[in-house]
Amino acid sequence: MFRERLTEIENKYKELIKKENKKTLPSNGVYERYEHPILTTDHVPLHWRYDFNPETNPNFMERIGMNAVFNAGAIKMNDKYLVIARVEGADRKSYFAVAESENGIDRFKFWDRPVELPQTDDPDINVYDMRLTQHEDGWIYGIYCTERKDTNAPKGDTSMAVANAGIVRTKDLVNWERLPDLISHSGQQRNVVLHPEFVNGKYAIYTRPQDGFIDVGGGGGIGLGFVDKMEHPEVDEEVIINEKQYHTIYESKNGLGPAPLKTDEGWLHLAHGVRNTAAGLRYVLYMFMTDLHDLSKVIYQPAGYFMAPIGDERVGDVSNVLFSNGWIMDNDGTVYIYYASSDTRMHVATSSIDRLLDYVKNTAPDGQKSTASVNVINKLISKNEGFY
Ligand code: M1P
Repeated sequence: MFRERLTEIENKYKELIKKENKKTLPSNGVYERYEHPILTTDHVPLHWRYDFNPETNPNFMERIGMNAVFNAGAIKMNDKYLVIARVEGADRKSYFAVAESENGIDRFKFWDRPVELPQTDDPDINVYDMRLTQHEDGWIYGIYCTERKDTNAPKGDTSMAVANAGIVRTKDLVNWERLPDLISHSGQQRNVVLHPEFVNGKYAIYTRPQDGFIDVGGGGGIGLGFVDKMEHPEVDEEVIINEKQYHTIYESKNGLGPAPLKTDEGWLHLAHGVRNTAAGLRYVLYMFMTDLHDLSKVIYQPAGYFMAPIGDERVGDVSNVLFSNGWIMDNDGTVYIYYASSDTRMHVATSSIDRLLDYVKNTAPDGQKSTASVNVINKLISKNEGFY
């Protein structure tokens, strides 16, 4: 029993992590999706899940169940494409684990062990959604959500929680130094991201203040604040640079994805927007660009979403969700967008910086009314006359 099961499971695992990924074509021309997810629970190494000793596990049973692999930060290091995924066990706890690939689109393999995150005096109960930023100060920072029980919750309420930004830094994604959690004065925080460059000698931080754990309430929007030093990460003031807005795909809330990419024409941002529907919250990805010198000034923002869940992506632990907190821009201009679907699995989409610039510059902004959308279509139809 032990030997048969082990062989069968090992063979399946080996096959999975060598599987090639192909583009699904034709695409919309803006980006290409791929046939297979890049990481799922089946990619989690067998020695994290199974006891390999025939004496203590004669039936070769899985001892530690895995629930999901999603919301990964990303970075290119030593010519390898690395993602730091949120791995969630059957026990609902999530933690971080690094997986690497030679080409950024397939054969992702987890490193030997998950990340052992150093703790502060107030231990994290749950951690997730790390954004990696290679900062010009020489450190790679990881900012993620640290969740703890709300000590002010009424008796009997066992689900109220408080979200804040935990901060670590590293040079190699192996040894991590924990810094104090973000100190802000605007409520809870999630989707906090460090900008890669200093601004007037300060660290610039994108925030997402929120009144409650799920609902942003009167808070919300993507904020920008400044921190003097990361060893005392206090943001005095946050200016909202990208607000939630009525009748848009970010009507209920929004949050920044990965750290922005620097282009000749501005900082390119990927974010998620959330709206409520009869079937629950719907999360999609959108883009905007800010001025190279004034990070608070949005210079382009196409209407609507850049990517929304399709096909199998629509279903999972939290259905109808796309979420991204990692992307990599290569020297040749290729952009690898790592995104998760329905809080369950990780995918990649590829584009190029030229195509993404074309997208943000040449897609009409939200006209705020149906008639404005019709006008945009009619303009294109007229422009096309004689060409088709
Ligand atoms: O379940 C969807 C997402 O919900 C949260 O994102 P936000 O704070 O923007 O609502 C996060 O818990 C995220 O991990 C999750 O994917």
